Amino acid sequence: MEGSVLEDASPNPSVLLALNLAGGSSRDVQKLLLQQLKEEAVKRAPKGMASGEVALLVLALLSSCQDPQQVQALGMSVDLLGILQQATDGELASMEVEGVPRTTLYSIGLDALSLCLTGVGGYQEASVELARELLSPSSPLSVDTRAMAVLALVCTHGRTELQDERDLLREAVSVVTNAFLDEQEQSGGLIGNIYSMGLAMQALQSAGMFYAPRQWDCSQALSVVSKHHFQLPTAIAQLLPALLGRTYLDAGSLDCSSSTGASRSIPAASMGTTAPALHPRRRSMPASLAAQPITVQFSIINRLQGKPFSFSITVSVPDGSTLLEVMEVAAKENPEVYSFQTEQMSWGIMVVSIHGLAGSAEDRTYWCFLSGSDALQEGVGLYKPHNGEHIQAVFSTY
Ligand code: B12
Repeated sequence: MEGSVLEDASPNPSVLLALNLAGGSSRDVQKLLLQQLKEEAVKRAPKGMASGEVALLVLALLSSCQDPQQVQALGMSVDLLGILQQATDGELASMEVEGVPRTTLYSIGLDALSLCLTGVGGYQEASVELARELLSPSSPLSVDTRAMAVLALVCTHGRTELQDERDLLREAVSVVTNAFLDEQEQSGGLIGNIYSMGLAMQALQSAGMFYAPRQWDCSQALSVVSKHHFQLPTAIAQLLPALLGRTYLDAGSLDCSSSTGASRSIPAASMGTTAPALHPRRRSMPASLAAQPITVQFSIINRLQGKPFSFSITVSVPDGSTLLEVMEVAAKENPEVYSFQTEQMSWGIMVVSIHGLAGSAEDRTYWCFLSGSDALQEGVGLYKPHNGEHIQAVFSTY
């Protein structure tokens, strides 16, 4: 994670949050990242950021012992909490009118958690809405979304005295965490997929009293994640707090007495087991030097918007190539059909448009990647297709 903090890289609030929660990392790295995030906040937040983005910034600042109501950088100042409250109101209004949030329920979870930790208003309504969705979702909710909602609901439960509200929150958290425990038991440790484990573990860690007297076998979950080679800083950032027995709920209660900001001294809650070391970065051989060629079939399909289309191509790439490399070969062989555009995001490279058709937050559309009928669990920059695999990019809604 520290290696991802660079002068010219776009700053990642999840990384600062995790470094602060973990403690013991380089002060210079944290200082640089904090400064970059403050600059991002004063530049972008007043012009309109997605609510979840503002919420993540708030969590990162809180964990750095900064006041999110007065973020100062580049001679400017911004009240991130005011902006977050407005953005959250917008999400809830959209839920009421359209039946879906302006962005995602995951973001509403982040919003409610951040507002709750700072103790300003607006989180109760959001938490109640989330609880209702958790109890009767209009469509199945991902583990990540449910886990983030649990963190928010646990925080809100601790702050509200209204009995009806407490009962609703308790029931929702209990249903979700029991479902996580069932899933872990049935699948040998996994809850969702390997990339949802960090948030699922944080949720289970924070919500023990909601599934008591049932116990969580956290060593089973730990053994699953410790076998995986995590490469992405954002994936590590969601997991690391859980490995140290902490959660995003701790972001608001770090010891701010030291002059550098967040304390390194909060004791990690004991998980009854030693946190496993993450594997050192493996050196991968350049695919072009090492590998035999493989063939991959790649299809692009749109039945959703404008003129429908469906195209297929089989390309040859060196074994070990990423899906991005497969798409680049396809685009080189037939640019008219397979040209695409990407954006660098916190989770790596996201494909934002193929064949001139772009996903849109307004229409809630995106390019979804499938192998056979299974959605890929990694982005195109990470996923490595195998010989003979058929990858489909299908224009979809979320
Ligand atoms: C909401 C969400 C989406 C939404 C985002 C819509 C929106 N406008 O908000 C949609 C449905 C578009 C989406 C798509 C995909 N997603 Co997604 N997504 C999430 C989720 C639940 C929350 C992300 C978020 O809002 N964060 C909060 C905001 C404030 O932070 P942010 O950094 O600005 O978030 C942006 C990026 O994360 C980006 N994004 C979302 N998913 C992905 C995936 C990849 C690979 C990339 C590069 C970017 C990206 O969209 C967010 C909003 O702009 C996370 C879960 C998690 N644990 O983080 C999974 C998650 C990030 N997604 C994941 C995956 C696999 C995908 C897909 C590849 C699925 C697929 N089979 O097609 C596609 C991307 C395909 C492509 N075109 O390149 C994985 C990534 C794992 C990994 N190792 O890379 C996660 C961790 C879920 C999981 N546990 O499997 N996703």
